[in-house]
Amino acid sequence: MKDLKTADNAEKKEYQQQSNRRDFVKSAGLATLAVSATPFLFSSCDTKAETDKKDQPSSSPKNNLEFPKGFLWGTATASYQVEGAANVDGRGMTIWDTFSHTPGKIANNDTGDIACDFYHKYKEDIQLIKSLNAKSYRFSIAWSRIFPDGTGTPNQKGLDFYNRMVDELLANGIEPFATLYHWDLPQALQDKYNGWQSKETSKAFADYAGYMSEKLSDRVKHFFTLNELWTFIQLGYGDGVFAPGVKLPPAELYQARHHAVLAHGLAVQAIRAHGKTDTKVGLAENVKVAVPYIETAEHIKAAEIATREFNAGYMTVIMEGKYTDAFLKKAGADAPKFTDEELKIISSLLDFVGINIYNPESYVKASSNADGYEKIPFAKSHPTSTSKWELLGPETLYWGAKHVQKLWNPKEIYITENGMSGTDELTSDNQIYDTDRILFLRGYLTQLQRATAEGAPVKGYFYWSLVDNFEWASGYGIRFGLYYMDYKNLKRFPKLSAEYFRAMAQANSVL
Ligand code: PNW
Repeated sequence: MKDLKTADNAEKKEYQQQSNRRDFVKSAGLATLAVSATPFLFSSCDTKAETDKKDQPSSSPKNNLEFPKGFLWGTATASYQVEGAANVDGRGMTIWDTFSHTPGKIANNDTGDIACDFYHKYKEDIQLIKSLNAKSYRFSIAWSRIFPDGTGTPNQKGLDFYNRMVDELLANGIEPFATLYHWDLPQALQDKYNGWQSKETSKAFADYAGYMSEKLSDRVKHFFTLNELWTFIQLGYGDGVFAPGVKLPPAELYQARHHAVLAHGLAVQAIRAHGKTDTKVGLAENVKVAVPYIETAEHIKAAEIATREFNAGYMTVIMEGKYTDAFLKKAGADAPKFTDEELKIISSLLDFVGINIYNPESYVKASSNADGYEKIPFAKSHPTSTSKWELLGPETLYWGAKHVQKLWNPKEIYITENGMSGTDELTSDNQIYDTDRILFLRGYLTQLQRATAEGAPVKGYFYWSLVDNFEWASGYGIRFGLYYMDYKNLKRFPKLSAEYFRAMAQANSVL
């Protein structure tokens, strides 16, 4: 091997980057120590100005890709995917416990029994969040830790866990964003009412949402009602590949969808009734985004029309208070039964909208047909991540934000999830060179910055996910984290992308 003196410039640069990386790996591992030691180290010998200079990223952005001041950087997780501790402190059974324990439902028959053991390791993970320079964290509350049977007497021990976690986040300068439902329905409600097939579940959800806002809204200022309505209804009650693994005929599936949007609306009202007055409420939906194949006025218009229709059963009815004509026509005799009063509840005014964006639903072009747009099929070679459904399209973030703004004009938008799964191999010296995730992040965030620069009201971005975790039916084989999880010993290792995210969050810019 050449020594540094004789190495050419590229090699020197690489060496330099690797040394920086080693420093980062060390500092991430020792985050608690580093954070508490910083003021002390600087206060003895440095002036304030010098301290500030040291807080700046080593090289400032040169690409004019900065986000608006105050833009919130964060990461996201969900209870069943990270918490583990399935039988601890009175937690009730959920449909995902039942489903994952049914042989053949999950890759490798993995379960969330232990997951990342976040229930016990949350303090360690909060230091990881902090070392990413993230100022916010989106987590979800396991309904069955609070109400083990879905309704009835609250379980104080379950509430205590979220109290401890929220306090720890705040003590570390991280703003908590709480999702009330990220798919782990109490099994008791599935048994009693067939889960989302009944309006009783919508009502029970609203009671639980009201209760949580009463208990947490002195400290949690942002609540999401439900996460990805499309996904848990379609995959859980339509295709049967997610819990509870039911395959309903169309009319019943339409009705279950309606109960989910109704649950959202009822919960918004319950949170407004029980939470502190400055509590903000929204949802986190994986909006299906149509991307214009050419960015000209006619195709952009077509993509807008398509986006409204793609989301007719979820975001559109929530934002507009009506099912579109095309949606009802397509449903025909299978259309859901609903009342005007329910439509009003469903479309209760929101403080913000959260959108989970991974992939374009479709590229579209203008058409003179009745719909006003035409879908373009994906090429067989269209690139995906290791999740085969995740067709890549960085501009989806730009168009997601732009369409949502244009169609529904919410006060605020958050990107509540965006991320990429990769192969993520741990080297013998504990490194993960996930260059593919850096490619992903740079591409998607460049497009998001483009939207904010044009005035889209996007206030923050949550990367999915903080750490590799239980990826539903795919089990632990699919990895989305900025931190790698060694499932043998539950040790977390920062991937190269964690370093990249950390630099961008610090600079508030794509780098
Ligand atoms: C979302 N699909 O799930 C969820 O909100 C997360 O819990 C999950 O881990 C993340 O995205 C990554 O998958 C989805 O098949 C799961 O289209 C499946 C699909 C979409 C979203």
